[in-house]
Amino acid sequence: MISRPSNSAREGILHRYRDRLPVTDATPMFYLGEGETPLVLSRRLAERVGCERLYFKLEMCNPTGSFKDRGMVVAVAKAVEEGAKAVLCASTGNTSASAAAYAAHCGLDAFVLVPRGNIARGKLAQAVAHGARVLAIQGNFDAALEIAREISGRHPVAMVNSINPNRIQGQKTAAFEIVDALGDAPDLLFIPVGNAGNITAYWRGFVEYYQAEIAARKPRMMGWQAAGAAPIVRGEPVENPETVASAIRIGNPAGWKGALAASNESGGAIDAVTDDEIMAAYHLLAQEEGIFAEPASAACVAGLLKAGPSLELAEKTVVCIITGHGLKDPETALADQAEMTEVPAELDAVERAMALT
Ligand code: AN7
Repeated sequence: MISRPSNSAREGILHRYRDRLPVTDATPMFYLGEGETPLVLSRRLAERVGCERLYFKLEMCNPTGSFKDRGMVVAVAKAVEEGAKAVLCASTGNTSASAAAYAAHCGLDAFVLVPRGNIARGKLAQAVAHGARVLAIQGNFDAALEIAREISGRHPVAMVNSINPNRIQGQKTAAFEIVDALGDAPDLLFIPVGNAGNITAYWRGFVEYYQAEIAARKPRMMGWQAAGAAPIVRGEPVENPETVASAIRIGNPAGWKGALAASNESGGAIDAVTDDEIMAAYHLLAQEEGIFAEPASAACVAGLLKAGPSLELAEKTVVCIITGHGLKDPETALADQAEMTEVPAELDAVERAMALT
């Protein structure tokens, strides 16, 4: 393997999509494994919803286990280019894991503000492992974001939440990859919505490829919030958002307008699914497809199961965005089955426990 200086990476989205990103000759080019995520054809859920061409875009396969890495590589590259020494974000978990990793890769300090008690353990472990300064805010994500915005206005730290336009730029590359893989845009795209940056980014990517005539059509954008944290569906901020899907436990999304534009311009919808529907989809994904996603990601699959029958999907191409890895939240996975079946280390006892005798 030939070693290269890190500022000349010839892989990754900074390099591959440089013509469509705010990359200049002064932008440091690096690569941590982001992008080129698998587009997997569904087997059993496809049958359930009556759609032969149902795909899962496995954004959980990005280096820190979520889609955030696509936006973070661009946001951190631009921060380095502009001379920043530190990055800052508020996060329900995945943004903080990603910011911490890319900051470590580039030798920057990372400050992350997370809602105390409402972040999955795996995500916290990532931020800690990468050496970020983690502050558990005694409030929810919306309060943490407000404070992060204020601090970034007063101090020389680069704000890397999705209100940073470089994040949206990077995340739109997932839409490019879907078009490149399928030969055109899908008919429908199902995606979870929290702070609403990602749905905004995908829509931008699909519109860009359509305008460049790389895609002949644009998908209907179907965004899904959790019922207890569904400000866009209700049309007003939710003061105390609650959901099992802690990643999208957000009551006043920064990308609200972008999400509405994506939904309206595409003839799509923003709708809500209950925690029970999310958990049912979470188990189905894991047990019928072999895809271990985190609850927030399952929200869009819950949406597909809910809305599918009225959408006549038989002849349609549908993509669900699997935004984050299930391993990030082991507590939710084990919640229903904390106790293992204990068996003596004896052949016949194990056979009996397996119901083989
Ligand atoms: C797995 O990490 O907001 O609508 O601070 O982690 O772009 O916010 C995470 C959001 C979906 C929603 N799926 O995306 C954060 C954060 C997963 C997520 C979303 C998030 P946006």
